[in-house]
Amino acid sequence: MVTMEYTDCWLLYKEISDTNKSSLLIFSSMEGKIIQNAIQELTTAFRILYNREVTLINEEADFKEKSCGFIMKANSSIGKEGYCIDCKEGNCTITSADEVGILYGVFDLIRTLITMHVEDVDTWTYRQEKVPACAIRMLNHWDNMDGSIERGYSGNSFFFQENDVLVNERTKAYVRLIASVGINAVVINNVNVKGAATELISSRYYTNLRQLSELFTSYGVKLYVSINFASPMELGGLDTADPCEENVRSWWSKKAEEIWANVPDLGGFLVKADSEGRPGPFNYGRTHADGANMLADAVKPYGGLIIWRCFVYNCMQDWRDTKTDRAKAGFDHFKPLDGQFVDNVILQIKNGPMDFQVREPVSPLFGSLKKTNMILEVQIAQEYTGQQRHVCYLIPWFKEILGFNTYCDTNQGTVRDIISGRTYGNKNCGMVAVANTGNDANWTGHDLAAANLYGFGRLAFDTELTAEQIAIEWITQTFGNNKTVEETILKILMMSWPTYEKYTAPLGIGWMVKPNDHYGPDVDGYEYDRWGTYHRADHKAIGVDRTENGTGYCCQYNKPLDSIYSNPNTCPEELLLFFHHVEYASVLSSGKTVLQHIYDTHFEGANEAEQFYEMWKSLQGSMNEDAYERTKARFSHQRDHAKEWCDVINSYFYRKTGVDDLQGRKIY
Ligand code: GCW
Repeated sequence: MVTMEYTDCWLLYKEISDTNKSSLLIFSSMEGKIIQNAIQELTTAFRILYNREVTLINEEADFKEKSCGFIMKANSSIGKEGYCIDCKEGNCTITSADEVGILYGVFDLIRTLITMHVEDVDTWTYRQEKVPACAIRMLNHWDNMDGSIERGYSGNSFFFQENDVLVNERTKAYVRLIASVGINAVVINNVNVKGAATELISSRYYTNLRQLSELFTSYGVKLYVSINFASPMELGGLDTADPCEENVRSWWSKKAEEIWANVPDLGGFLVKADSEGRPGPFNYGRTHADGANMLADAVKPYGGLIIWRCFVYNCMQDWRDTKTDRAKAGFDHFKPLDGQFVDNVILQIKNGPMDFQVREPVSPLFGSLKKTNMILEVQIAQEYTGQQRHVCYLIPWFKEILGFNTYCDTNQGTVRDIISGRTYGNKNCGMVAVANTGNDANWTGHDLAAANLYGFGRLAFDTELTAEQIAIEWITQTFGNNKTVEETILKILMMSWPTYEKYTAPLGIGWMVKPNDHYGPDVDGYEYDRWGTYHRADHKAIGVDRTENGTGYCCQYNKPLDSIYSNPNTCPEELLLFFHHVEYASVLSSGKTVLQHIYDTHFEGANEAEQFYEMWKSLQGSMNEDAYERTKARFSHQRDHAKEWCDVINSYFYRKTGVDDLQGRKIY
């Protein structure tokens, strides 16, 4: 097997100081695979950071007065997966209720030593107590069994190759990376389950799945797989997959028994049903509650969870139909089912009602389901945000989403409250990201895209962290302790999402991308297609009327959001065209017309992309040469591609309207 070279990303340790001091002792009153890994992590880090050995001792009594080191202990009063660190004069105690809490404590310790550039551990004082903000902190990989990745922008899969499941050094390096930021669940295969992937839950793969899940478990990560709803037919030879048929139910029960007998650590299944051509309960006139609950009953004896996606909409729409609205579909399908799902079902809801555009309103489902477990799905694979060729740091966007008040409850109504389980006391809630990794040497194609992987994990663990804090942590761990590098990269990262938004589709309308691969500008690319993705631009106006006079989507929000959105004067401007059909001549709060706003933001965005390139070039010589060069090539492409975006969008609206740019810039 060819194992490619790969980087350690943010786990690339470099010496902080070599004080030539004695080895440190370590004692743990807890035992198990995760504890062993925690000790290993600490040992590796201290060897590199301080040139110090860490020696394991078997009795706490051997921990003599004045000897420095670490003590790991159980403390049942700390919340699940949480930890407490107490470091005083060279003695660090890490306590937790479970093994994984200790591992997280160790990673916190290492991260803090690096980011604070602590030179003398023996005199260091540090106290920290953390409990994860959400129970489920998950990644979804859209990896196919042939090794390709749907919407993958960083090479091929490191989980699959020619229909085999891989377990090797790279998978180990991967699980270390994600565990270091607190991710505790991973779905390894694409939600579009067909062909060979349907067989992932058959005896051919059990041995490898078991190995993989054991590796994952030793870092506190649960393995999940996506399944095909029609498995009873495609694998089991039944003539139906109807969730209410007894033979289908018993097929799944037996299947679950068999899988958990072979892969006892499995977390459960992820299901994309009745969506974009995948089979589901609708094929049999059943509801999604029927489908999800049937699977949940089958996996319940093994503690399994069913994660059921709400991305269900009509993908065979006629563009002339102005009443059907894809944005409404999630709510229409799932709101009526609130309260019908059993408690090991979790609904997975995309952040917006459409599909990971650079700007969308928050899905109204978050504010409407009250008796259902929910996880928020975001996409760090940059399908619509520059495909890891453009830099687009998404954590500021995720922070906005988490902070969004749904008005479902006066005190605890933000998305952050809801997905932490606080609002309704739900146990199985959290966050999931569509992963942005592949077998590229740097894992994420663009070196700076790793900030999204790092940031997603950190944010899911601690939703209170700011996007800046997370970025700084990531930069110092990845690029070392250099102020100029830190400031420059931080500036680029923090500008990047707004910049990307400026030179692409304006004011929340989305979708002006080339069909299929979703890369590059094509204003009408999706306009007359079947996917329900329209901007409705003519020579006078643009945008979708989603008020009660239009599609009625606004009405899916709680008060007062429904009326805020349905009035163009109170609707947040960055979403204006998502909610309203507006004349180009309408004036925005800046005093500019909508058209002039489009022209200006596009020139501005392209300009900023050019600045990124220059800023990056100023870093030559202050980092690893390969990382510098490959990233420079991406910035150079982004600069040119942003210019193309600007040209295409501005020309389109200039030609539609015939109205000149007030600043007289060249528009073709
Ligand atoms: O964003 C769209 C993608 C599809 C994807 C689908 C989904 C995996 O274009 O590639 O399918 O969403 O989320 O299911």
